[in-house]
Amino acid sequence: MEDDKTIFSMIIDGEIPCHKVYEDDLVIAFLDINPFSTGHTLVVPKEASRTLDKLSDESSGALGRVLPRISRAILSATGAEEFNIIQNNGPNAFQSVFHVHFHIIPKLKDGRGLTFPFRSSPINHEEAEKLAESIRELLD
Ligand code: DGP
Repeated sequence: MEDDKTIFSMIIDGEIPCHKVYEDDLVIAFLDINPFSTGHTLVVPKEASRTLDKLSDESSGALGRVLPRISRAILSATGAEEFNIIQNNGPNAFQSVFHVHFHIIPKLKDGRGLTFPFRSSPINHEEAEKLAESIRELLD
């Protein structure tokens, strides 16, 4: 039986809004609603695969091609020089949305970013739209 549609499939289908920073035929990227730091972005294949090991080679290749490029634009937009990429598979491995995604998390000079234990705070939508636009413009 098919899984229920995830929140990310709804974003991909345009049913709920997001602060989009990138889209092509196979991949979408948008700001995380609960960021660890400004610029925290989710890079998501359009293919509705639950975990990375189930993802097709075509979607995997498409993700690999854009991750460095999107990371560069996020670094330029936020002024960060360091960042983490994390990718969770399964509820015991901290996955909460069951549609494959990569987190790009800038490590800001003020220390915000990925910390242990994990700490995030809700997004500011007004600032987020300006930031998403700036990342879109900085994509080379
Ligand atoms: P994970 O724990 O790896 O499954 O991360 C899921 C991330 O998805 C989490 O950081 C919050 C984010 N998220 C959940 N719902 C939404 C949403 O509706 N919009 C956006 N932009 N992000 C979401």
